[in-house]
Amino acid sequence: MKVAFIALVSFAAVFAAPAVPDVLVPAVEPPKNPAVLPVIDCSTCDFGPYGRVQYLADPLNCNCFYQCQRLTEIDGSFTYIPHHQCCAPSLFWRQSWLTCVTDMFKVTENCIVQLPADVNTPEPATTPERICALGIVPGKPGFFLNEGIEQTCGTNMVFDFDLCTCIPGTDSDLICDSDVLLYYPFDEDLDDHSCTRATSTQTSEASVVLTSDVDRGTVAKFNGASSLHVGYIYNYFADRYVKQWSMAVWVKRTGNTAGLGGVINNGDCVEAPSFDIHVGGGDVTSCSVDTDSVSAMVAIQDVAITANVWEHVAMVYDGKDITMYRNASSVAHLAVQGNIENRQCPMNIGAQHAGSDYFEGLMDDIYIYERALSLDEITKLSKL
Ligand SMILES: [Ca+2]
Repeated sequence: MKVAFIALVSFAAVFAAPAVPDVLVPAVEPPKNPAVLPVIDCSTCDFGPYGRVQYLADPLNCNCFYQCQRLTEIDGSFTYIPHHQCCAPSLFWRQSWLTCVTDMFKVTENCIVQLPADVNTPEPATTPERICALGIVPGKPGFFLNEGIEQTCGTNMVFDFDLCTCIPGTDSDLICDSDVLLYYPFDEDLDDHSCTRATSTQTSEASVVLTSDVDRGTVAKFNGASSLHVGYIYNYFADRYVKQWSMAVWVKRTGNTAGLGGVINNGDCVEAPSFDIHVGGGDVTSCSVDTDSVSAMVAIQDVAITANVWEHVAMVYDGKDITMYRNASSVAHLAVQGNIENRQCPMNIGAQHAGSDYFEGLMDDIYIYERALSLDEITKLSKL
């Protein structure tokens, strides 16, 4: 928050001026409407390669923050639009968590809690302004406009402008399993087919595609420069107490076997992910969780998987241990407790974070549960 800190210093300098003894002050009327101070600079945000929205604290008001919108111009340059917003009364913006928090969790070193009455500050908005950079396509409820390009929400989905996302259609005859949080069969598309119906977004021009595999039928192919992100997970753990988490996936690593390849995780937007499965150099595979009871990720590491072979990899966190399974055999477990940390980051599939550490190979049948799967259940998934 270097920028915010500098802005705060300059604000403090201006505000301190009236305290200077009168004899030293030139006889100049202070301006009636002082110029609005440049309190924030949205261009300093880390948007990553494709991000459109980031947030900055408001140094003049701990209750408020700026939603920074990044627009890509035709020539590839960026325009930044700050939208001033405020938390609900009695809540405070916490920049390190990118969310509004109660008094107990507030951090106010770099902002002002009680504003002097004569300081010209932005009025707290009573209703936060909702920014939706996507647009409606008239007459086509299952489509939306993304920077002028028509895109589909996917089967059984409609676009909701107020929520600014795709949601299940009300008249859908959708068949889904409400037990699983996210499920990617990779048979017809790259989307989640659980009742959640989370939308997958390509993170680069080198798209993830479906391909036919001799062993597993239709699967997802990641070419080492492509990944998916799932915005549904962006704020999933905020104000929730998630003590159980399970993930299972079929992976077949075909390239980049010396480097690290993200499989499923929710990092690295602000900090390291709080849940993660990745493959590493020398066939080193790892899974981990980060909870509010530990200060770093608790990771099972150095598990070997074989390249160019389908391997079933799963992790289960049950509130007491994290256990890793390879082909339905427990390979390691570590003690860890607590609630999974929130990360304000989408879920990445096929990259450690959008733009780097790509997975190269195939994936199939990703299952994610907000509960601990048993060995029997892992075994069943490994036979699908
Ligand atoms: Ca499949």
